[in-house]
Order: sequence, then structure tokens, then C-alpha cells
Amino acid sequence: MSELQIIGFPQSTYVRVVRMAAEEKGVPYELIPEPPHSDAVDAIHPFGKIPVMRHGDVELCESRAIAGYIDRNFDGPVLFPRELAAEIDQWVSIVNTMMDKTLIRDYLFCYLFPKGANGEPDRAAIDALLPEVDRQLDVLESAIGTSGQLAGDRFTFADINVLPILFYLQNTPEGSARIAGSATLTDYYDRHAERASFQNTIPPTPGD
Ligand SMILES: N[C@@H](CCC(=O)N[C@@H](CS)C(=O)NCC(=O)O)C(=O)O
Repeated sequence: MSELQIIGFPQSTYVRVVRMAAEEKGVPYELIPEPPHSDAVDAIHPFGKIPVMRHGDVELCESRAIAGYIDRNFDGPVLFPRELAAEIDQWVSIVNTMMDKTLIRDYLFCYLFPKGANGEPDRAAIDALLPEVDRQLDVLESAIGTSGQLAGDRFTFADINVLPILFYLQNTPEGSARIAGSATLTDYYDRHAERASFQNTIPPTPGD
């Protein structure tokens, strides 16, 4: 069968999670860095979102579905172990429906696409978001707890799915301070950031 193609630009946290899944499994893939709503993406995702995937005759969209396909169809370490599958899906759902919105689309975007006076980040908007940012990081901290993993006590797709979000938070003043102030979050992030799958998928910074 032809090589796996992962389609979507590498700055996207959702593209990164499926790349990390492929990297963890040792699956070679071609990254095709398309933006959302390009013809190539629209041909596979009914709402034009990235990532999408092609593997021979198989075309798929949605990061959770793509990661599950990669896990089931290739050798390598299991990313959705059966005994943790429900717990992994619970955390994927919480991260994708709540944390992605608050931590990335609301909070991070205040810095990435500043809307304040003179092109500065909107301080009032950021301050209004901080209680919810803190609350969500409290939830994450408590879920990681003493096991050091998000689901059960082993590395799974639940961890892969949240790490690209923490990567971006590390580049914000309040997000990095909150992580630095928690031994649990700092240990979790530092340990997982050493993984080859994380290092090999670090997104280019603007201007690179
Ligand atoms: N539920 C989707 C979300 C993917 C998503 O929101 N991707 C963003 C880029 S990070 C996107 O395509 N945004 C364009 C849009 O929503 O129109 C998944 O898990 O793959």
C-alpha cells in the first residue's frame, strides 16, 4: 500500500497529534502542509478542517479517527490500549471540546493575533480569560496526579492529544508561569517533551 499522507499545516495542534501518533508507531508518512479549506482538504473533510489523511484508497478526517486508524493498522506500541480506551476517549473529548477552545482559540490567539491598541495583545481580554485558563490547568494537574499520565499510568493517545496544547502554552507568559508553578505539570511536560515524537514535530515558528 502507498505511504501514509497526513495533510494539514504543521502549526496546527490537531495535525501535530496525528503526526505524533505516526511517529510513536514508527510509521513513515508524508506531511502535505495544506491550510484548512484548501481543495485537497475540502475533498476529504466536509467542513474543511485539518488534519485529513490518505492511505491508499482510505481517506479520513478528524484527528481522533485518524489516530485510531493509524493505531489499528500499523505495528508498533499501542496508543489506545483496550483497558484504557474509554478513559482515553473521555480525555480526548474534554481536551478537544473545552481545553482547545479556551487555551488555544481564546487565550493563545490573543497573543498570536493581537487585537489590542497599537497591535498589542488585548490585556483586558486576556485577564478575563485567566480564571478559566487556571481552572482548566487545575483539572489537568489533578488528572495527571501521581501516575504522571493522563489516562491510567502509561503513555497513550490521551497524552499525545494534550501535549501540543501545552507546548503553545509554554510560549505564553501566564501559561508558562502556571506550568512552572506546578511540579506535576512541569514534570509531565518536561518528561514528554523529550520524546522523539514530540521533538520531531515541533512546529515552525513564524518567519522560519
Ligand atoms: N475536530 C477536528 C478539529 C480540527 C481543527 O479544528 N483544525 C483547525 C486547525 S488547528 C482547523 O482546521 N480550523 C479551520 C476551521 O475550523 O475552519 C479534529 O479533531 O481534527
